[in-house]
Amino acid sequence: MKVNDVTTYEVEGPVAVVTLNSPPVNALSAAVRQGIADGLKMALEDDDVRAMVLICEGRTFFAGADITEFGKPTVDPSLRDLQLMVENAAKPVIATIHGTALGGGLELALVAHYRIAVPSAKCGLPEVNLGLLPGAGGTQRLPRIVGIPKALDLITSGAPVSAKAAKDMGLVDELAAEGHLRADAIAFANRVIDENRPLLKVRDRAEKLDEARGKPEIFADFRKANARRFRGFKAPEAIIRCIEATLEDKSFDEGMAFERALFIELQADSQSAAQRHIFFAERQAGKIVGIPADTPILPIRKVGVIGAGTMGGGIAMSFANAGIPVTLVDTSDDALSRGLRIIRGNYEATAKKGRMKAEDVDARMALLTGSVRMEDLSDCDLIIEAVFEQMEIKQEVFAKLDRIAKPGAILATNTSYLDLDEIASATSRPTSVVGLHFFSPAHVMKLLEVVRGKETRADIIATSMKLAKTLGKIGVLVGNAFGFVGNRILAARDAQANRLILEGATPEAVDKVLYDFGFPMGHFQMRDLVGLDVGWNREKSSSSTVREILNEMGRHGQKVGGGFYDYDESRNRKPSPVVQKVIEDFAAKQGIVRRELGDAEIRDRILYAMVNEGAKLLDEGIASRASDIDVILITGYGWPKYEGGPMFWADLQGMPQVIEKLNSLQAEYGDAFVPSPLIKRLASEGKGFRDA
Ligand code: T1G
Repeated sequence: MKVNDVTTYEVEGPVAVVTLNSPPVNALSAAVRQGIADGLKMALEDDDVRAMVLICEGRTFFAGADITEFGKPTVDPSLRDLQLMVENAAKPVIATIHGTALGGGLELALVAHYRIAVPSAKCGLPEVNLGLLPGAGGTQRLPRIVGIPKALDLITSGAPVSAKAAKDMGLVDELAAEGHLRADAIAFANRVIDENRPLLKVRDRAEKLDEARGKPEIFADFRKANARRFRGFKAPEAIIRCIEATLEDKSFDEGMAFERALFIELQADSQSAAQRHIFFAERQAGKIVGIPADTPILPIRKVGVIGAGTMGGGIAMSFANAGIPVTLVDTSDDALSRGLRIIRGNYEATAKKGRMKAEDVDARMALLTGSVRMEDLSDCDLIIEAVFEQMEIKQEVFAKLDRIAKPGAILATNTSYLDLDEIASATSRPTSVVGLHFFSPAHVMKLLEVVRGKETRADIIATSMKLAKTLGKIGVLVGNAFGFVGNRILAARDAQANRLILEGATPEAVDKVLYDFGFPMGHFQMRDLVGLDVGWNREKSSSSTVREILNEMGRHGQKVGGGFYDYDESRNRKPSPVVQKVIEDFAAKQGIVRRELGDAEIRDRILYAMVNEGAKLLDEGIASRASDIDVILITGYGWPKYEGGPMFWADLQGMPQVIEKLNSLQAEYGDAFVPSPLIKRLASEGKGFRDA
């Protein structure tokens, strides 16, 4: 029978089955919570019922609290109230898991008396990814089942575990047969009844906690080992403190109150708002403005990659990792065998770290075929070039591809800056040409900028965006303009950083400001890592910038032991007096009078220049959403996730402050800070980028 719009109630013998169906992920919305409460009440009041199975239809068990309800008044029953009803039920409740039991979903399962799952199910507490902690007892119950060390790992990483692993650690009591979850859950419930099994409450268990008593080093060592990973984030430390509380002289309920207090603090913090913003922004980015959702997706069964260098090799690995065969082409056997050797080395290193099985290395390599003939790409559904970043070379490759590739093949360029339409003009099929801008290392970095040319067909755009998901990446559709979105904003940062060191800041001062803001490394450290000679032309170099001078001195970056910094053999960097002199001499030649620059000025000039450039990209239609820019800067450029991306960060400052800052910076430092028309409009309308 129907309990409410999302809940049904059935009885099979002595077992009540309460089924929830609230697409897309059975998030624990008010209706879902009410349905479970009503279903439980019916089971408890039905004398013929002796146990209750709680199960979901659709793709998954409860995937957590309903994030869209955050910030709104809680509608009863709250999740915690519902948990108390389940935990104190006079009849056994069996949580029945498929898909993903995540966050509040798993926390609800933890107050059930037993848990059964299909082998393909996963369980996790991913709240940390939203800048939160499990706010419904996860930090108090999970340690009581799996022990402190495992709980610290699982909750601060947010990583899900398989049903098998969950069973091994006691998180799940039974494994059902795949596809037989409901039947097996009812059979299990009957066994619980027949064996008169107790009403187990996780809150009453202490044996796992006892293993950690008197060992404060567990927490000290954990904090130390993860300091780098947690740097700047508030949620991980709050989680650790909640787990520590399970060993303190607190009752379970006092522990729950402690957890609640910290949860409320985190939920109100801008870090969580930023990470929830990104959660939805990543999903929004996959929805393509102006292209129907039912646009056909072309099959990608075989891929060709041209160029076996760093980028080409990484791109080939991305496809092999997704099980898609790749033919990797380079001009010489030497270049090809070197490229394949590096790929194998990468896989072996991953296997050595235990992140893939040793036998999978050969399986992945078997998907990669090397060739020195582009003609061998004639049967590929998609061909991606990753050759030298020079227009003439790219056009030559595309002209040849045009003759070789089968009709309907997608022709993609991995160019970072060059004009996609100009590349496409070298072919007779510009509608089949698209930009797939991978980020180095391509087999690791999640971001994929999908660049649409003026003639790129809709189905090729839709296929490219779907391909990003297939590769486990986040695809963001961008327009064709210099640097597309990410590199264009990086160029704005570059311009300010280079100007700042001429005016008196040192490279390390600029880098420290960015590192302290939350970037994984500073601007000049990043430049040295990538290589100062990327895009540098030796023949044309004329000492016109500090970077050209450093290249002319052979200071190409970390790889040669010196760039903006000096590096020792372990690649530890230190400021370079030689570079400092180059900077000062160059500034003198430019007639720049150097002065003391404070951190605030460094930060404002860099961050507001990036925000302004982002707004210009929106004005020009190169980026279609402000949130797309945030996804790109966080996923591809290390903008700290807890600051939400440049456009979210600007909204946090408030548009009036943004325009005031830009106007004052413009007065001092010129055109880079002329507020974009969009910023002027939003400021005048009292709006933010969230409304753009
Ligand atoms: N609430 C609301 N909507 C959600 C949601 C959620 N928890 N999870 C997903 N969606 C939407 C998502 O926005 C998208 O919408 C659609 O579902 C499909 O998602 C008290 C406080 C479950 C692994 O963090 O990890 O519990 O774009 O594209 O790739 O302690 O969604 O279609 O309109 O991601 O198959 C904790 C978050 C919440 C889990 C499925 N739970 N979700 O992945 O689909 S906080 C989470 C996911 C909490 C408690 C605390 C994934 C997924 P639309 P999708 P997918």
